[in-house]
Amino acid sequence: MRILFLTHSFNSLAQRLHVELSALGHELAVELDIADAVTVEAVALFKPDLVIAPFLKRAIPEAVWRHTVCLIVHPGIVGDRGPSALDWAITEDMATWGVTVLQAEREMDAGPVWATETFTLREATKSSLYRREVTDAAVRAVIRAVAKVEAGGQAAGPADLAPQAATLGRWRPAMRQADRHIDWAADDTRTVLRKIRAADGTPGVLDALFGIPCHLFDAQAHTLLPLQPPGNEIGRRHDAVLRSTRDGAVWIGHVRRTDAPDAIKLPTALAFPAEAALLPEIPVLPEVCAAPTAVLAEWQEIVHQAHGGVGALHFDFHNGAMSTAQCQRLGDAIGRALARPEPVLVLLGGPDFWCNGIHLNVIEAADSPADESWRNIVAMDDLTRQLIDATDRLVIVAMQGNAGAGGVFMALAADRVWAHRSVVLNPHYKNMGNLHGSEYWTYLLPRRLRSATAADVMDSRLPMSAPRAQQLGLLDDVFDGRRDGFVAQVLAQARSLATSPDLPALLQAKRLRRQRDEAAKPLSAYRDEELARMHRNFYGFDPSYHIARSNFVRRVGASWTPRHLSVHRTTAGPAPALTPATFDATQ
Ligand code: COA
Ligand code: THG
Repeated sequence: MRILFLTHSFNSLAQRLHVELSALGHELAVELDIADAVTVEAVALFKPDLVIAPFLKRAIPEAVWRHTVCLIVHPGIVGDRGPSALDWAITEDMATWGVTVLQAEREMDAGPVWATETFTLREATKSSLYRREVTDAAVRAVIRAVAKVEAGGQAAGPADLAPQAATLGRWRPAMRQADRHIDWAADDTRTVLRKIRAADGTPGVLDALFGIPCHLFDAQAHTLLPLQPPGNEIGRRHDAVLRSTRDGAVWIGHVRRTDAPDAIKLPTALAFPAEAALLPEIPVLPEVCAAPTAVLAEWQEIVHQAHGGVGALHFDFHNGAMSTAQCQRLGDAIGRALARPEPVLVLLGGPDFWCNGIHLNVIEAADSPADESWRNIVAMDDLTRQLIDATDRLVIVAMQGNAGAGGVFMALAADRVWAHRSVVLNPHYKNMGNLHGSEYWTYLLPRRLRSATAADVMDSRLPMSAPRAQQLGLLDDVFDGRRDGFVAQVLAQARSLATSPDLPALLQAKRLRRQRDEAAKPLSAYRDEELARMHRNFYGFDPSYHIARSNFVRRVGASWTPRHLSVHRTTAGPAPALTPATFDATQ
């Protein structure tokens, strides 16, 4: 079918639905929701059989939904309506929640239901639930709804669902800051965490730190301290600040100050440098645990576990962004892991993201964003080089979550790159103001690709599913099955590689290949060439990167749909190199 996505932004849910429906052979175009007249024009140009709204904040005009079936992906159970569905579900501590695909009509979220799915509501941030449970449920529900529409089926009318809707869901208004308010004297740690999680990553909970109003994000529990008067700032670790609650304490990882009109979301100690510097540093816990099954009592950014010949490094960086300091901390942890005897090292990233490259918010906040961009990309390159140079062991990257830009290419430094089936990759830098990119991509990418060329990948700008990335050669293996079983599956496979009789020969071949490659063209030459281009991006005449970054971190909405998405507005159609037909022809 011809399907038009109408969406507020091409966010991770829209991207996942895009790659899944494309793989099923549907013809897709995307229009960002900018103005009703532009939407009407897009429908007239593309003539879709179906409109899907993965993430839409405004009403679809009647001129569209009267003539074309429009499916709204609502992150709520049947009968639930309104713009803050997940916020209310988390705040009210629901045990299960769902996604409903309903047909747009005049009344918001009240149309007939085409499909619905439910899931267990994990204790996690709204964004994490959205990226995992909601996205997976939405894929299942949308695929069923699309098949039903295609087969000429019927949606369930309100009458069929009325009893269920009355007992379960109902209209809920937009959640206000007053609904999110934390009472530090009365709320226990669990309540504080729930309130911040229900507002994470947007809009955050309006509160104050050091007496200055700010929105709080990215909270984690901390229990190993003697109780303190609630609400006090009592310590720091890296860029997070510890604040006491009635029965414990919480780390506040990120804030957005509200005392400056242009403030962006930042690591807490960066937003409050003078105040945080006065707090006592609370040291990180020892990095190595005995067994990968050990449950850590306390959250921390980087965790190294070693067991059965396999070292495993977890790094859970907020939003998958890696600042200069985070790259350096990870590099140190990799150094310590490489000093140990395990013959296999598995890098697991975080549960929500593998890595999204350099930290655009930290860069934006620096005195010189160009200088900080440079330091950050150099630190990413150092990290990547450390992995390429680890020729005494097998390095495996296993992606639990999405990866973008430099994060994808850094992963290609590993000998084996694995991902969960649900992962979406954006293996290109172009969307960030035509960055050239570094992370040794000019060495790492061409040597992996089986069909498409490096230029095809870098120019495509579109997201890619894990199975497609495997077809192209970017990934070696894709793991199906439950997300919560992925790490165990990866570690089991890594252990069998660690004890495999083939391992010495594999490592010998790795060393030989590295020597041969180095003789043909040294890694330092790839790096110098890439960084020369990046230097121009950061310091040169063309300001595209600085403008794109500023818009990205300030969430400036698009004023037009990028051409790689609005394929209905170009006569050429989608870029040919990575379309399914072209790809299959090269198999
Ligand atoms: N630096 C800082 N923040 C980043 C980031 C980065 N490199 N990459 C992603 N984020 C943040 C987003 O701003 C957003 O923040 P929020 O907490 O305010 O919502 C969040 O991570 C992304 O959430 P998600 O909903 O999963 O992603 P998305 O749907 O908004 O879009 C991508 C996914 C990959 C298209 C988008 O994150 C992206 O373009 N990232 C930038 C990649 C990049 O250019 N890196 C720098 C070059 S190396
Ligand atoms: N029918 C039509 N268009 C739609 C929907 C529909 N567009 C998307 C929409 N469903 C998704 N659901 C909602 C439900 C309510 C609101 C927004 C999206 C809403 N918005 C407030 C407003 O517009 O004033 C603002 C909320 C806020 O502050 O965030 O109430 O079923 N045709």
